[in-house]
Amino acid sequence: MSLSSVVVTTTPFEGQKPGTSGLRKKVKVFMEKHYTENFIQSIFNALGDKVKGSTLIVGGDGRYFSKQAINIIIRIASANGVAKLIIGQLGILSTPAVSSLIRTHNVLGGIVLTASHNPGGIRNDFGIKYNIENGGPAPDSVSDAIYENTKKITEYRTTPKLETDRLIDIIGTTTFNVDGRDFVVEIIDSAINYVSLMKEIFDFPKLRTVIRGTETRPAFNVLIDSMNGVTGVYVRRIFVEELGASPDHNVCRIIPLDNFGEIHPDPNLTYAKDLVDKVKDNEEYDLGAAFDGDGDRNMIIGKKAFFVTPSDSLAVLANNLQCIPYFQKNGVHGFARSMPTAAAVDRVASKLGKEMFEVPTGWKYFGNLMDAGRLSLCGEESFGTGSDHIREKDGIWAVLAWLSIIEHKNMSVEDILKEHWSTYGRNYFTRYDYEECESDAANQMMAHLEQTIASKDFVGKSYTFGGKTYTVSQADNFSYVDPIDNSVAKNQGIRVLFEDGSRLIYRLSGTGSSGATIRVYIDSYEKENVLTDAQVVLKPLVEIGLEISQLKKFTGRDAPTVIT
Ligand code: G16
Repeated sequence: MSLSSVVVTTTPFEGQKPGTSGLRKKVKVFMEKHYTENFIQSIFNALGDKVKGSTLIVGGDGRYFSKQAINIIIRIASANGVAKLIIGQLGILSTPAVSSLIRTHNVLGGIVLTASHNPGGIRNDFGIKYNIENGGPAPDSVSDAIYENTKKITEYRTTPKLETDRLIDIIGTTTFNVDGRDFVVEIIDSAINYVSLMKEIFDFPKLRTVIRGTETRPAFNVLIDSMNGVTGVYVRRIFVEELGASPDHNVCRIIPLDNFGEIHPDPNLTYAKDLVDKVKDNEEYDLGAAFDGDGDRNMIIGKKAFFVTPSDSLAVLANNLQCIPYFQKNGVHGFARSMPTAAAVDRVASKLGKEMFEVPTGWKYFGNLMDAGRLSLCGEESFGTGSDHIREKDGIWAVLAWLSIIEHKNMSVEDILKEHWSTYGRNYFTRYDYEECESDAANQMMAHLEQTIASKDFVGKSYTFGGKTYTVSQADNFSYVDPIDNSVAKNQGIRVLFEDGSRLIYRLSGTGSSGATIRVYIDSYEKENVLTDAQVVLKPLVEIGLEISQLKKFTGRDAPTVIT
């Protein structure tokens, strides 16, 4: 049967500006009449003629409202001349899996339905993100074009009679005829493409010996926590079916739930406390790992919950990439980290003679460098680690990389870290998050900081707390010029740098859905004193950071919501 598209009149919604990674709002906002339709049509409008005859990948972490959003996307795509949608079964695709599929199928891009680590369910968050043809998040230029379109949209095209009921439930291909053209919807297994990519990158038989043990080497006991997010699908295939992990003892929360079981699917010490407690209480576990809702973030802990900061994780991986087949084959080019990430990896880059890049917060800033062949491994303090195998950070990849190093070195997580610090010294790092502050108060605090760092006697000023004195050597609002296309990203966070190399950084998060989240990053390097508790070492700098920002005065907050 031939179907006809129709034009629906609409008016713009305020605030459809993509944040650090896509548009994230409460589910009830996306449910408003025309809200989701407007945003999807604005993506197509921003893409222009490229949409006609194109193929797109669609999927996400399966959170509440995903299925409704996918049905909207199918109908609007069909009416805008898209030739084909490749969709994960039941709408399930992790963010790294979308990136991989875009690259494997060489298609125009993908639409990822996730609010990442933000809670899900009818009362919580939903999100829509557009990824470009290299598989990575849209750069600012594309996000800005989408936003401009949301501000002036007057109509969207859709095919109301296209039957989407249960379409995404079963693997297979359906061809519709819309406005005289073929429109194909292919529903695929959510994991096959990603699993085969991981098998190309890593030596699975070797990793299996780590998990199962051998006659000469005991099994390395892992506990992998999917936090009820999308990675459950991939963890079952990879860790249980391929690598022989026990479904009862080595993995947990691996069934994706549309509300994540009412937890906050964010792999850090606060929100992944269940995992931390299990590994702490049960000494048989050698490694614990957790992922966020859409599978791009990871947290690694060792025996007795020994915490590996994401900045250290990146540095350790950088130092040991040669044991991973992918890097043996492709070589190791440069390294990169986001600006607030501690500079542990910089020391590895300098020792190995590799290029090192410091970019603003947001995985999208790594894409150009990877496409240009100048970047192999990168990471962020926000629990993101990844390589140029795709253009998103990749939680499962990070754990497989860690297991490869463990196989190679035959050492515990803690000993690997201690060995690393004894070679390179240690970047002590912590981040204080103040979630859901009043937006006005947060903005006033940032304005106060701008003023403070601009005052002429700020550089050279000394601050003392607990017997430690830090003298300001430089202060600015970070801006970045992309070395590949010369695009400029300004106002990416206030940096206060001290004479001994310590840093205080202040940013407002770009991933929340309501109010403002203030992030304060505290970073200090020690060459010799590498085994002290991080919170003890950083306490004076934390207090100085609070004093400079007057955070308590502006926000009324006595304590952070999350410390990592
Ligand atoms: C996103 C971005 C990351 C960024 C993180 C935190 O992660 O992809 O690159 O580091 O947000 O951003 P912010 O500090 O602005 O909240 P995800 O996992 O939420 O997609």
